[in-house]
Amino acid sequence: MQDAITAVINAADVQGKYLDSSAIDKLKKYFETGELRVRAAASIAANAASIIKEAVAKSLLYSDITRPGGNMYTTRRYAACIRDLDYYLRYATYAMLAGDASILDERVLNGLKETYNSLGVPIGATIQAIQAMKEVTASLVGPDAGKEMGVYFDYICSGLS
Ligand SMILES: CCC1=C(C)/C(=C/C2=NC(=C\c3[nH]c(/C=C4\NC(=O)[C@H](C)[C@H]4CC)c(C)c3CCC(=O)O)/C(CCC(=O)O)=C2C)NC1=O
Repeated sequence: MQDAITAVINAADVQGKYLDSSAIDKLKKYFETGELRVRAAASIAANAASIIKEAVAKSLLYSDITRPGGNMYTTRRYAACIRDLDYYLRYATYAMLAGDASILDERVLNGLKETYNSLGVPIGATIQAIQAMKEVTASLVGPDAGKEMGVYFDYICSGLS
């Protein structure tokens, strides 16, 4: 896993140089938003279950997916879907705190699309649910932190599509 600080330092180290002004600017921006990131992470953690519930209500409930023949039908599959959404929310929060998406590649997206395809998990509907989580999360944490979280929700969606 990488974060905004190691990303900047690794890039400078590869060139054997001190941080240049654009690298310093990146670090400044990251530190300036530190308080915002930590506050957002705390409020997401305290509200994770209701974020997911609301996102599912907005995107998946009462659609064919939850009816017989749908991929969320049966308690086991419904629970697997909710668990997946909880993974996406938790890992997007880690990435937002780190200011870097690499944890998503390593722990979430690696092999995921293949797994979904082999199990018949619908990717379009999954993306809709993640987009709904993005909206619900933004309304909870406010526009600035919401935008930052949105970067990582979108990253998961593009990794799936
Ligand atoms: C931390 C990283 C990580 C991820 C991301 C992960 C995903 C993941 N989701 C799975 C299944 C699943 N995922 C879903 C999800 C859905 N079905 C729908 O119709 C909805 C659109 C959607 C929810 C939004 C379902 C229903 C299954 C079970 C499919 C089955 O077994 O038939 C499976 C197969 C194994 C299992 O059932 O546990 C994996 C590996 N596992 C991990 O360790």
